[in-house]
Amino acid sequence: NPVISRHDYAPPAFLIDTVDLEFDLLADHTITRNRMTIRRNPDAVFTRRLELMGEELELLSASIDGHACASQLTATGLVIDDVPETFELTLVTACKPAENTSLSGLYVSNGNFFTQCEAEGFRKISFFPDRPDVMSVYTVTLRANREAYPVLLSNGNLVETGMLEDGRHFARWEDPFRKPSYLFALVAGKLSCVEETITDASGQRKLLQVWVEAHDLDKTRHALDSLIHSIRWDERRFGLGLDLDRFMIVAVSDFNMGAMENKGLNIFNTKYVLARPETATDADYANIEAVVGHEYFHNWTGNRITCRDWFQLSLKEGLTVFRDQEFSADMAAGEGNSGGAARLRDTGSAHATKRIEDVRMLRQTQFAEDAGPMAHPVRPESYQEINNFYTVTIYEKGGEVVRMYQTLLGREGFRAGMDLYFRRHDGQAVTCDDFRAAMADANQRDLSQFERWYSQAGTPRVAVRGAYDPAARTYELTLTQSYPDNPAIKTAKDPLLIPFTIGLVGPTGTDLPLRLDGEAATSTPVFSRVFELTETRTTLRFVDVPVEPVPSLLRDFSAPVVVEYDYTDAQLAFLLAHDSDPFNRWEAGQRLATRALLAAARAAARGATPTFDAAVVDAYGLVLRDHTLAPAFRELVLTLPSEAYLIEQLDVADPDAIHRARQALRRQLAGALRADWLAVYQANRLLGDYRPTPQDAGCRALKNLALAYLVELDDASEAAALARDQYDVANNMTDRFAALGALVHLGGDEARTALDHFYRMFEKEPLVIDKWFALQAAQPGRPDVPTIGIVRGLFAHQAFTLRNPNRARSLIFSFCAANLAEFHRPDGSGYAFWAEQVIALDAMNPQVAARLARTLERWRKFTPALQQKMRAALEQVNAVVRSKDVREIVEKALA
Ligand code: DPP
Ligand code: ZN
Repeated sequence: NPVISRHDYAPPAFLIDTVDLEFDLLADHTITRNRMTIRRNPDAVFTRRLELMGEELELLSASIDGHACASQLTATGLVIDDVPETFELTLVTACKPAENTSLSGLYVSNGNFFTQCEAEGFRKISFFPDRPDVMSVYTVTLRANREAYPVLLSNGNLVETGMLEDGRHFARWEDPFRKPSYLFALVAGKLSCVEETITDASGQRKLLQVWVEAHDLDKTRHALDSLIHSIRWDERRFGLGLDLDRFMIVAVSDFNMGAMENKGLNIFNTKYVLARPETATDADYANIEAVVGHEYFHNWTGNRITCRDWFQLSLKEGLTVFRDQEFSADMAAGEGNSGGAARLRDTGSAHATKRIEDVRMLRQTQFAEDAGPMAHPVRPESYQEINNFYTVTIYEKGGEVVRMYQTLLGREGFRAGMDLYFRRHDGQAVTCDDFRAAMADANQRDLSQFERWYSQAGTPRVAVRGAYDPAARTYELTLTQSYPDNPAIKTAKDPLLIPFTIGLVGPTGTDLPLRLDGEAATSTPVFSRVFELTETRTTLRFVDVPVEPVPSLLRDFSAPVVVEYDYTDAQLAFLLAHDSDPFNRWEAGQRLATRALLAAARAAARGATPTFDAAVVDAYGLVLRDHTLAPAFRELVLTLPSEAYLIEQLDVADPDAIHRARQALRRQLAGALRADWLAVYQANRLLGDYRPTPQDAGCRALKNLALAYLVELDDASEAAALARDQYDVANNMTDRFAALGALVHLGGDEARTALDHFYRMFEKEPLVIDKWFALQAAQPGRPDVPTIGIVRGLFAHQAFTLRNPNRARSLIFSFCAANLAEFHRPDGSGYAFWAEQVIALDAMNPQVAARLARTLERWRKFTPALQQKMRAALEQVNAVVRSKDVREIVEKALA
C-alpha cells in the first residue's frame, strides 16, 4: 500500500467553483453527468495537467467547454492534459449501485438509493478532486422512475420537481453553501417522513424531517425531538443556528458507520434513529440523542468550517464529540426539557454520570489503541487507508483534547475561542493549528506547548507522590510525566501541558482549602483547583495543611492520562465513600476492584482459586445501600471493570483467568450482599409508562444490575422467578432484554424458550434481532458448550447475513470483541472463525472487514500459547487479503 504523509500536503492544482450533477438513477446502471467550472489555483504549483480521482467508474464522455477532449484513465482516476486557465469540464460516467457492497459511494439498500462519501466515496460517483480542501457550490438533478423512487432528496433546498416521460420524474436541489465532495449526498426511493416546522432563535421558520421506511414511522419521534433539542442547545450554548431552510435525516439499514453529516441531508444508520419503548433500550435512546446531536453540530464544526486534509480529521471530530458530550450531559441534567425539582436535584450527578460513561469508554478502547500497533497521534502523521483512521483516538481522545481547552480557559474563554474560530474561518478548510490559534488568540494565551497533544501519540502517565510534614503543616505532591514504551510510536515524548485538577480530602471526608507555598491567603477558600503541569516533574507544595490528607487526583478526569499513585485499599475505600468529586468517587471504587481483580486473575492463572478481601465487598455494600446517591451513579460504581480493561492492565493477559476472577468477585458480591440486591431490585421497579429520562433509566439500570448479580447466586431460583416475571410484564425493551439476558445466563430450557419467544415477537424488527444475535454471541461458554458452537449455529440462521453491517457486527463482533474468554479459547477456535470472517468481509466490505481485523491487533498482550495461534491467524489473513483497509491493519499488527 502507498503511504500518505501529512508533510506531503500540497494545495490542489485546480479549484472547482460549481458542480452541476445530473443522475439518471438505475440500480444496475446509473448515468451521472457532472459539469464543473474549474480554474487553476493561483496558490498552487503551476501545471496544465488536471488529475481527477475515480474508482469503479466507466467513462462515457469528457468535454471541455462543449468540445470532446482527450483523457487518460489511470489506476487512480482520470488525467486530462493541457487544460486552460479556466474552463467547464463535463464528464459522463456510469456506475453500478446494486453491485456496490462496500457501502461507500452510491449503493442500493432495501431497493432504495443512498450515498456515503466520507472520506473518499465521491470518487465512486464521479471523477473529481476528491479532497476536502476543494469546496464547491452544488446543484443536483435526480431523475428516476416515479413509482419505484417516489422520493428524491439531495443537499440544500428543493428548487424544482416535475414529471418526465416513461413514468419518470425529477427533482432539482441547490445547496447554497460551498462544500467539499465528502458532504455530498443523495437519497432516492420509497420513504416516508415525519416533519415539524419550528421557529429558530432568529425568528425564521425551519422545516425538519426524519425519513424512514413507512413501517418505521412509529419510531421517529425521539430522533425528531433530539434534533429540535440539538438546534436549541447550539443556539444557546454557542450562538450557532441552522443555516438552511430545511434539515433532513434519513435512516438506512445498511450503513458502515453510525451516521453522516452531509449538508442538510444527514444519513443515519437506522440504529441511531429508530426507537419506541418496546424496541429500543435506554442506551439506544441516549445514543440516538447523542448521534443526532453530533451530526447536527457538524453543520458548523465540520461543514461550515471543514478540514484542509484528512490528517486534520480530529479538527471536526474531536470538536464535535466534545460538543455532543456536553449536549448529552446538559440534556441529562434537565436542561432543554420540562424541569421539575427531581431533575434539578440530580444536576451534578447527571453530568458526572455522563462523564464516567465517556471516560470508561475512552480508557477501555482508546488507551488500548494507544498501546498497540495502530497507535497514532490525534493528528496522524501518515496513513495507508483513511477509513482506518476513524478511530477512538481521533474521536474520543480528540474530544478530550478539546475539553482540555475548556478546562484551561474556562467556559467563557472557550466560547470566546469558538467565536473567533468562526469569525476567522467560516467557509474555509483549515487545520488543527488554526483551531488552537483561535483558542490562544481569543484568550491571549500561549498554547504552543499544547500542540504536543496533537503531534504525540501514546497515553501519558503521571506518577504522583505525596509527602506530609506535620511540623511544617505542608503537603507536597510531586507529579512526574512519562510515556510508556510502544515500538509502534515514533513521535516525540516531550512533556505536555496537562491540566490536572486536584483536591485534598481531610480525615473527616471534607475537602481542605488549597493554598500553594508563596500564595497569599484568600478570603474565599478554594477546594478544587486546576494545576497546569508543563515540565517532566512538577512539585506542588501546599501550606496550612492541618492534617495529612488523601489526595483526590485528576478530578473529573481533567486530562486523558493514567494517574499512578500508591493508594492503600483503606484510602480508596475512604475516597469511594467521601470524595466530593463524583468522578473520583467512582474512580476509587474502580481502582479498588481493579487491584483485587488483577491479583485474583494472577492467582487464577496459576490454578489457584481467586479470593477477595471483605473490605472490597464492604465498600461496595456501603454504596449499594446509600440512598442519597442517584441510582445511575450507584449502578456505575457497582459495575466491575470490564475484562477488556483488565486485559490492558496486565503485561501478559490470560482472558480465561481474568474472566474467572471477575466471575468470582461477582459471585462473592452477589452472595454477601444478597439482601441488599433484592431490596434494590424491588425499590427501583418503576410503575407506569416508560420514559427514557436519565432518572428512570438510572433506576432501570440499577435494578437490572441487581438482577444480573442475583442470577450469579448458587441458588438462583428466586432470581429466575424475578427474571421470568420481568420478561413477561415488561413494557419496554430495557427491562425485557435485561430479563432475557438473565435467563440466558441461567441457561437450560428456560433460556431456549425465552430466546424463541423473543425472536418470534420481534421477527419484523431488524434492530431487535441484532440484539438477539448479540446476546447469544456474548454469552459465557459452558464446559460442554463453547460459545463458538452457538455462534456458528447462528451464522447459518436464516436471519443472518454478512452483507448488513449491523447484523455482522451483532454476531461476529459481539463474539470476537465482547466475549473475550470464549474468543480466546486455548484451542484457537475463535481465531479460526475470525480469519474466515475477515477474509469473507474483505471481498465484500473492506471497511467492516478492517474493523473486525482490529480485534486481533493486541495479540502481543496475551500468553505465549495464545500469541502463537493469533499470529498464525493474522498470517493466514495476510496471505490472501485484497483490500488496502485490511492489509494496513494486518501488516501493522504483524510488524
Ligand atoms: N463524519 C461522520 C461522523 O463522525 C463519520 N462518518 O459523524
Ligand atoms: Zn463526526
